[in-house]
Amino acid sequence: MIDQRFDSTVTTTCGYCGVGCRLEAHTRDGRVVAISPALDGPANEGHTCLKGRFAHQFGRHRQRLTTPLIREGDGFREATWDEALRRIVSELERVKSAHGPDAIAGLASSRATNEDCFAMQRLMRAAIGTNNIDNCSRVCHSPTSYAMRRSLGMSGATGSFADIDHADAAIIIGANPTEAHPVAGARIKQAALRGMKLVTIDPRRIELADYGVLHLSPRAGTNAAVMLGLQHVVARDGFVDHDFVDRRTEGYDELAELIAQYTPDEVQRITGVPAADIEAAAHIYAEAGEACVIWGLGVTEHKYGSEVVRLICNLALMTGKVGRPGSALLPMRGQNNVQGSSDVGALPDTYSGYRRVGDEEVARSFEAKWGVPLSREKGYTIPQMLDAAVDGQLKAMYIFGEDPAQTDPDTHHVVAALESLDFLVCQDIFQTETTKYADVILPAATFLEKEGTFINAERRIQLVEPVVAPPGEARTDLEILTTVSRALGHEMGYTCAEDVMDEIAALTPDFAGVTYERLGRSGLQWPVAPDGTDAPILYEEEFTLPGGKARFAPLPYLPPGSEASDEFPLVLVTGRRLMHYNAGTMTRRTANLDLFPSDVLEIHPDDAERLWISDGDLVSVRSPVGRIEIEAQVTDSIERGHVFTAFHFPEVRTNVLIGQSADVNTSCPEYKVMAVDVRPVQEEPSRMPALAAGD
Ligand SMILES: Nc1nc2c(c(=O)[nH]1)N[C@H]1C(S)=C(S)[C@@H](COP(=O)(O)OP(=O)(O)OC[C@H]3O[C@@H](n4cnc5c(=O)[nH]c(N)nc54)[C@H](O)[C@@H]3O)O[C@H]1N2
Ligand SMILES: Nc1nc2c(c(=O)[nH]1)N[C@H]1C(S)=C(S)[C@@H](COP(=O)(O)OP(=O)(O)OC[C@H]3O[C@@H](n4cnc5c(=O)[nH]c(N)nc54)[C@H](O)[C@@H]3O)O[C@H]1N2
Ligand code: SF4
Ligand SMILES: [Mo]
Repeated sequence: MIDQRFDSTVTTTCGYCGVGCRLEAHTRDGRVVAISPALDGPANEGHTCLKGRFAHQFGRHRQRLTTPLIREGDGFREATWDEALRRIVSELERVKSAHGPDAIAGLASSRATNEDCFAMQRLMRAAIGTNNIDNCSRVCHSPTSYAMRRSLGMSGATGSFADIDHADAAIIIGANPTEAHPVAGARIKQAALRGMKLVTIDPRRIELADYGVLHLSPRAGTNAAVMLGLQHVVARDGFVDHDFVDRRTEGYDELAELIAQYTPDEVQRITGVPAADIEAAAHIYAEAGEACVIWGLGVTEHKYGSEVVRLICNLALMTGKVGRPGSALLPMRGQNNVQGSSDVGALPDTYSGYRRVGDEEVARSFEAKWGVPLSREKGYTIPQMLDAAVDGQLKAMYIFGEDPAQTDPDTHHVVAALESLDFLVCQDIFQTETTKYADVILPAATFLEKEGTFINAERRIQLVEPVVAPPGEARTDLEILTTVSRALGHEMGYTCAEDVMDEIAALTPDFAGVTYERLGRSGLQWPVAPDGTDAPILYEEEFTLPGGKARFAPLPYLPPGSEASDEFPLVLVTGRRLMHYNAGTMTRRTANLDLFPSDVLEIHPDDAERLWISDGDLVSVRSPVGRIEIEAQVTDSIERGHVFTAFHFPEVRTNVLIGQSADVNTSCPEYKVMAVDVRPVQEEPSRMPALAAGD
């Protein structure tokens, strides 16, 4: 149907979050003028949130990068593409010949397409010769990937969002879907209104708690004890599915021994959650015919994040609630393509499909395709890159679509690392906190200006189509990466994004049957067999570990890396706001800024009163590594002893406060617990008259 108001309408996939809503983007005079939901989008079924639908004005913001920039003195000057490329090639070649290829590292963008990320890892591995490549999954759901691979076999949700519609109960732990994955959040609300029994577990009373039958509010960093307590009750009260455990799993006996000590009373002591609530939650989950567990960063961004994901897998395995409609393990993967950037191999230790760089057969298949020798050594993870830069081992970085100076932990350390580099290239759509340290900045196209694919939180590979042309001299990420590679002497030979997907399919068994034609309007959920059959539900018959059996993980509760003390008596939890997105480069350049113009620190009324803080006061927040100032918001939706803010505003610089403690297995930062001291800012006597004496 032709709509007279628009020149064209293109169906594409939202570039914000991992729900992966399918959108209809309408243009007039070469501009996006409106976006509406695609009615047949499998993840959104005709819905979107206010980011996907309205937050597109950033695309034509006057601050868009429209030409390459080269550092000159304290600022930047405009340059031609030729000049920028010559500079990149001469600097990278100089570093490589003086210090070897491993003195160079790259970051791939989980905001960009699979094709872009595949080209980025090829650029690092084949054109430069190093496995120093990582992506934002490191600071997000790398613990999920690590744990699910070890417990079940594959790095992805075991089911789909549709499972929510078939579940009799669901546990949401450490995720806030109505803000972070709003369309999935709405689906959960509707299921709860229809009678799905919802249990929320979060130190904040998230919106979905109002739709649930039970809310548990554990101290931040104590999820392991909560999960072990649930398993204790399941075993104690006879809810173990012994048939499933015997046929399809290994290692239950050891787990049974461990969970015996996590009585509800013991768990209450560790977490603060009433013993009766632990018992009730276990019963709700175990007694349901079908039940899902949904989790987010409140699980992963902790010192033992990966271990808690393994404990979540235990709970599903011991009750046999996996591999059927309505019984799914659903990690709410964050960025639009954070699932895909890892799936296609933008990681320091694995090629596409999570196959190890040290695997001889796999490495040879890539060598045969690319015609160059490839390193068998693991590269640096993001934190290792930053440490190596400070130590002087790492000399150059190519940062594509990531803003570590704002979003990585311990901002002072990140800045020291970026300042230590001899050479930094940034490829982005805007100048960011990170581009301040660049030597060359390359202007890229947004998701509305290019073609390719994203993979959502349910492993669904979906097409992205160009809606409008990039502004000025901005180019698509794929065009930039292939051009840089060519200039470095490695011709990738792709003429379009589809060529890249064909190569991914040829080299990766999980993508064997993927073609753009088959993806069509609804996408496909990997693994995709050579005949194009996809997999909405994993592990229906067997797990993909050797022997076909899943593995229990007998892991105890251990305390978080940061705990409240006399000097730092409150625990800072960080997370997200509905209106803004991560570094905020895009949403802060849309009307969403009017809806949420600056950030606040949420604090419980009892803590606020004790500290002489009133709603709206400016407060100082100090951690062992840094200090910021921010306005306080007094609210009883947060558990006592905790304060909360987000990290979307460079003016606030939340991550100045975060230390370097990280997940023990994946080095995902412990963003979710940081002991801090909060007090009113003294310099503002007019706003807080009674404070000085009390402080
Ligand atoms: N609007 C918006 N949407 C987004 C994003 C955004 O920036 N803005 N970012 C995207 C990205 S990259 C991601 S990864 C996802 C993240 O999506 P989520 O994981 O849902 O988001 P967060 O708000 O970071 O954290 C979720 C919850 O964990 C809780 N939490 C913290 N510590 C603990 C704990 O120890 N135990 C428990 N049980 N809960 C805890 C917090 O209180 C918070 O409510 O969102 C994506 N979607
Ligand atoms: N305190 C605290 N910090 C956190 C978190 C937390 O919960 N608490 N969460 C962490 C998590 S889960 C994540 S994922 C990270 C996110 O951190 P980042 O990945 O740094 O943030 P994003 O805003 O998603 O995007 C990064 C950059 O990509 C650019 N970009 C967007 N689209 C494109 C494109 O098509 N091409 C190119 N070349 N560039 C593009 C944006 O302008 C932006 O500068 O933050 C982490 N930081
Ligand atoms: S829910 Fe996520 S994918 Fe859907 S429109 Fe909103 S930001 Fe985009
Ligand atoms: Mo994320």
